[in-house]
Amino acid sequence: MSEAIQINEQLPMVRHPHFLQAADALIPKLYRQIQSPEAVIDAVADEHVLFGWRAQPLCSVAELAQREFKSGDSVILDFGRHCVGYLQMLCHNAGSPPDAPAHLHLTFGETLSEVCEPFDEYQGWLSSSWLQQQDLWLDVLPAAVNLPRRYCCRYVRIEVKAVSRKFRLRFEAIQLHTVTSAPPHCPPCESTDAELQTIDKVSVLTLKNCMQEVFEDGPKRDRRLWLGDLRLQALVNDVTFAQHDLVRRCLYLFAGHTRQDGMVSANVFVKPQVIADDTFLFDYALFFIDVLYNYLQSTEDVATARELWPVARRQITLAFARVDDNGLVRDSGDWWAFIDWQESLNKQAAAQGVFIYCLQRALWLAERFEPELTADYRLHIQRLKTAAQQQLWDAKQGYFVSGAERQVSWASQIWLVLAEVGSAQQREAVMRKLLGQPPAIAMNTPYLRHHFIAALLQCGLRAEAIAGIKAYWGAMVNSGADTFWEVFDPKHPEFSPYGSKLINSYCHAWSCTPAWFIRLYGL
Ligand code: RAM
Repeated sequence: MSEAIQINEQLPMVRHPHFLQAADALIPKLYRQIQSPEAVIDAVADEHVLFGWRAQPLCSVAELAQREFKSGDSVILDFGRHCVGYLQMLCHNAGSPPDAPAHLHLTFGETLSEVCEPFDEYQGWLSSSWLQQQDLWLDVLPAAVNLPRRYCCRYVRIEVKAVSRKFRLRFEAIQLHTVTSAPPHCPPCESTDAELQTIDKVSVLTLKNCMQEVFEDGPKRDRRLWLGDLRLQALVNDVTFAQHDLVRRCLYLFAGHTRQDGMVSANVFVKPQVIADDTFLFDYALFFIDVLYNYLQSTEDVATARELWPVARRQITLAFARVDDNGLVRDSGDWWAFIDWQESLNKQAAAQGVFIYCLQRALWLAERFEPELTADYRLHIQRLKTAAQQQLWDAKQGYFVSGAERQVSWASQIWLVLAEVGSAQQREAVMRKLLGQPPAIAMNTPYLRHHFIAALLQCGLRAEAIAGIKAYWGAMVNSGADTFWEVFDPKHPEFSPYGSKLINSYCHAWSCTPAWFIRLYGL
């Protein structure tokens, strides 16, 4: 799966201190809350449940404090909902004086599977160090445990690996000190549809738990700022917590450390200092423009938009280097654009759509900040659209095709519809056809699903959009999600782009967008 990793170790990068200072000045305040476990449970293997495990109540949390644990004993706590924070607890000894250290092993799970299925059997291609676990050796008892690492969980398994035969352990005052930069108040959802209200609630908790010092893609993994995720989070933030300064901070972070030629990275680390990752994606870099444009629309913060406009403009110039003489974005087999987690997906047509879409936003920004560019941008938009319509539209099939093999995929249709290629009638027909005669190359992530719903709404297919939200995000809720998952394929619940469902993120930024659709479109 080397296709999904970029390693560009020797790439010269440039720091832009002024932007980095601006980002630094916008580090948000974190709101803290204490969450106690709500239940002590047993996990029962059950093939009828989505990920294969069902929770069964075992005893009350008060009763747990009376239980004495010896070597090999374990317990699973259910915090009742998805949490991001720091675990604290008191460990007491019972019996003879503790004549040996106590060895504990803690496992944290957003889902029950993560605390039930052994991590040492993990075979995925992302580092196993993401799997959330911690060993503790307590030399002195009783001990107040205060874990320094932030964890992300609904379930915690505490396992006593070893104590001596002379003593046992008791656990008390187990708490998660949760953190988020989302303020306590979020305006209520006004939909009168009960199912959409529930979906909205799950969307909002997803966004809230991803809002930390940056908009993280997932608080379990990758715990960092990705541009494609930021773009969708910023939309939901607009209609919920309205923390526009956090969007502003994230824009400055991307602008603050770039490739020497000005390309913004696909993701950024903020510690020990701001470091842009050496991963560059055609679509994600272009989305800097869309995030900036939407930020300006939401805030009217002209000063920030004006200051960052040259960074946005640069992404357009760089993207043109990938356009061939026929006006089409050049294809390649490496990981050059994201679009969706899908190995067999040809990304040319979708990338063409992303480019046109972002160029349109660049045109709107240029109208305000550099009007002399607008005539040129208009011509380019026309040229790229005509190229797509002439070379990628297959009238016989009624679908857009992509790449040398003329592949038909959901992604190609969705992005060329969003880019407004062809007539409005043609686009509506394409969306209807997707529903009736779905192509084999499907949608693998809620990320691409978001764009599918957006394309339906853009074509006026409101009832179909509502049905699409309910069928997909509603199905996650019905399967027990209290935050939305990074990947979800109802027919293949074990699917993971990384080779194991254990490493999937179950509170993922790009999945939180139903709240935006529901609130913005008054669904
Ligand atoms: C995953 C991240 C993120 C996404 C990138 C492309 O590793 O979780 O959400 O934007 O891939």
